Amino acid sequence: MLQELYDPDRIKVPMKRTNPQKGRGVDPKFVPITWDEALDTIADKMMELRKNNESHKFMLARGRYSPTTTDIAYGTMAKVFGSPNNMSHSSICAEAEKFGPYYTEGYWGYRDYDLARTKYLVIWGCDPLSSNRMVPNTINKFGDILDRGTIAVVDPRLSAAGAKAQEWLPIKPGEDGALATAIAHVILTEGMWSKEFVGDFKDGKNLFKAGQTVDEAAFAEKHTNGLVKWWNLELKDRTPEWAEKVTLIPKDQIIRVAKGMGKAAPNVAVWLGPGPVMSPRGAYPSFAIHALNGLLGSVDNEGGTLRNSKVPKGKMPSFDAYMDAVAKEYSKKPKIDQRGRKEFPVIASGKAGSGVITNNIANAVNAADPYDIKVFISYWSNFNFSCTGADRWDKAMAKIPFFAHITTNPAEMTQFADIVLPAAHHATQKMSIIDNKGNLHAHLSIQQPVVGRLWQEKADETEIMFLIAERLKAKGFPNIYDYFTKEIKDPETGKNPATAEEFAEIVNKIYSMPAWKPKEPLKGDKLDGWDDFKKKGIYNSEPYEFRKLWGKFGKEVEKDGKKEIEGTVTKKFEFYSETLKMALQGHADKHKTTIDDVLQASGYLAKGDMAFVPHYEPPKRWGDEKEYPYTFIDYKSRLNREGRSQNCTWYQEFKKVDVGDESWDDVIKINPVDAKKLGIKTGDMVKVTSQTGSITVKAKLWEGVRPGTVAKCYGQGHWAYGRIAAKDYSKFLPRGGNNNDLMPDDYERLTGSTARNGGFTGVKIQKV
Ligand SMILES: Nc1nc2c(c(=O)[nH]1)N[C@H]1C(S)=C(S)[C@@H](COP(=O)(O)OP(=O)(O)OC[C@H]3O[C@@H](n4cnc5c(=O)[nH]c(N)nc54)[C@H](O)[C@@H]3O)O[C@H]1N2
Ligand SMILES: Nc1nc2c(c(=O)[nH]1)N[C@H]1C(S)=C(S)[C@@H](COP(=O)(O)OP(=O)(O)OC[C@H]3O[C@@H](n4cnc5c(=O)[nH]c(N)nc54)[C@H](O)[C@@H]3O)O[C@H]1N2
Ligand SMILES: [Mo]
Repeated sequence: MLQELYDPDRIKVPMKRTNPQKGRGVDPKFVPITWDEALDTIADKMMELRKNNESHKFMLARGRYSPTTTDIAYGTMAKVFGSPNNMSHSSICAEAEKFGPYYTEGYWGYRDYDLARTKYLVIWGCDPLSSNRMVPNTINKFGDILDRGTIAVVDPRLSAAGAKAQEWLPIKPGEDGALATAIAHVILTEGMWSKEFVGDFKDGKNLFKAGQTVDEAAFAEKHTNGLVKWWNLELKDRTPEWAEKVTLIPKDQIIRVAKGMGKAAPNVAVWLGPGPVMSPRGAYPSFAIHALNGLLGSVDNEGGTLRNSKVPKGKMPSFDAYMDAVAKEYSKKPKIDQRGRKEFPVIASGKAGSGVITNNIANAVNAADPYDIKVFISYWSNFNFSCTGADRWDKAMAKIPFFAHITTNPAEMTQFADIVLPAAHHATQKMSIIDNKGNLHAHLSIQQPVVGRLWQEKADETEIMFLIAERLKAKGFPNIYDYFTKEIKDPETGKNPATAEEFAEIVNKIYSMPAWKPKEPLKGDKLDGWDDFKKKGIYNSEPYEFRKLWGKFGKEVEKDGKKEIEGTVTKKFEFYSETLKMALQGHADKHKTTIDDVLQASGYLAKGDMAFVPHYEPPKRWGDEKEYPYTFIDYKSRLNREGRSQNCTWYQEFKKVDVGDESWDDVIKINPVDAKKLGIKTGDMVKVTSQTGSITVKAKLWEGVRPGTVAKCYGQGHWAYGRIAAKDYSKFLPRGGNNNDLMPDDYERLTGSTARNGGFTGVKIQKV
């Protein structure tokens, strides 16, 4: 944080581009300008769209964000202006992880884990000692779990957690569905499922025998739906012998881990990360892996996997009255990211077409399908670096006629900007409210500017939006500004904001007020007003209450006068997901086709009932094994703040803390067996080539990847950003290589997620 804040390469004043040519490696020839000129230029470009009846060609995209923005920048600006294109970065993050929890237990969100009580922790495709969420809490509890019970790590790469765990299962990338279904098979044939949660055979005799179907009527299910269907359709054949061949994990280890989990049930937590799911066929492994938590009765249970306690949050007042006829009409145009098309069901939280397909925006812009984008504002984002198939973003960003980037650093995306606006550093200079959870509590905390402004930077999501709105009003479009200054009121004094700074504080007050001035006394921390909240900095909820959801995984609610189901259709934990069936049927109906056809268009192989149970599908791979014999593994650095920390000297100096990595470098890890075949030694430069791109980096021989796979950390490879991140910024020379120049753009289409894991990228390696 300190090094990001005081980074000498920060953007200090607004700038404009003087070189009209745009492209990777093209010097934009930025020159400093005043805030006045910058805001005028942006407002003029936006007004042109309104005048030409094409306000939908305005796009506003957020990368990282704070919750405050959901209502202000992201929620308001585009809509009230008259565009459907408020775009989030969510689906380049970890959306596919939420698929399993949603279609089993009706929960679209990240889980919490009761680490203090768990006896068997399975870490599946993430490394919570170095990334993922709640890292300090995990580091704190990890040793106790090792003493008390067992930790098993499913990861094709020796992660920090893998290095310390009792069991490391170095799975062949993308074969996680096979392992999960085989574990379920063992748990059932061994009779180790949770009788309390799942139920039992009516006569008490276990009829789950490999290869044999079971009569559904013989089993009395309790809080789950469709166990026997799942067994008959899929699990009966998923023996550990079969899985050994597919996953390359020894049969004995599969059985040992499955039995260990069964014995510790229900105090088992299966911690599902992006590894098995952020891949073209990732939805079903997400489903299969989370279903294990149901089988073992660890859902919503002590030592198991949890949701979060609630923190109360405030809502911004409605802006409906400020939507003029143009805004009403044009904000209903199809969104630029092509969501909802047959091949992009994106059934986030059960509704077709409800999630963003961030990385597909580049394809849509390049094809001008459904239309072209003419004015683009984005903050805290760097899609030319953070998205796979990064070169498509280079083309798209060169094509968009006007782009304003709100950023702390001259990032890759900034190189395509017409106007650059200096952003206040999020964690240290900007006020925002953060809600999060961990360790059985949810919390609402306040990020307060601990350092004043150093140059001319301003807060992206609040102050800058206010200033743009003000400028639009001066040019004849007052609606956003009027909404900001008439409807937004200080919840304590009732005063409307007169300046951007006042506005920033007031929206944060509105958002957090239910925590510091609740209508009814809260069960968690007691706070006494805004000043008390600012002084203490945090509201903590009461601790999580277990087993409140059992029997209630779904309920009927009324929304806009219509009856809807919130959660699962059967109100149970679904192994056979009626909820998924309904969502897919909704999408199929929209396209007047069948569910089978929708799944095929989305790249899945399942037909008929198989679509509604967790099942194995072989992973999709780019590049045949002959030409591209190695499978590429991507993962995060423990020093990454996503793509933002690489211009810090401490990042580079301490890079070696990533297992297998080297300081000031970016090495690709190759198993010595493979290296010998290739005639490669540690320190050799190698060209790594996929079907769509290539990077040249240093090789390192390392036994932490199995033969046939190679691994490289994500983070390095900046060709811009600053003098440390890039090897030579003046020549746009990267330090190392960006994994996103190697990986093709592909999608998990039921969630819109960008694939980066699951071994979907085949590569070849040549010494240079
Ligand atoms: N290969 C590969 N790709 C990945 C990942 C991976 O593991 N591997 N991880 C993915 C994930 S999980 C995510 S969430 C995305 C993140 O990707 P993005 O949402 O694009 O976010 P960042 O990479 O963090 O880039 C944010 C940019 O905002 C600017 N910036 C930095 N600090 C600030 C600030 O304080 N305020 C403002 N306004 N701007 C700032 C800088 O230009 C920076 O480049 O990347 C994804 N991409
Ligand atoms: N230090 C640090 N922490 C972070 C972030 C950061 O940038 N740095 N970013 C935050 C963000 S935005 C997010 S979304 C989270 C996500 O962060 P994590 O949950 O930690 O996930 P990733 O590193 O994206 O997931 C990749 C993991 O899956 C493994 N993997 C790859 N392919 C496969 C496979 O086929 N099967 C299996 N089983 N595993 C596979 C990789 O080796 C790696 O361990 O982390 C957050 N925490
Ligand atoms: Mo993320």
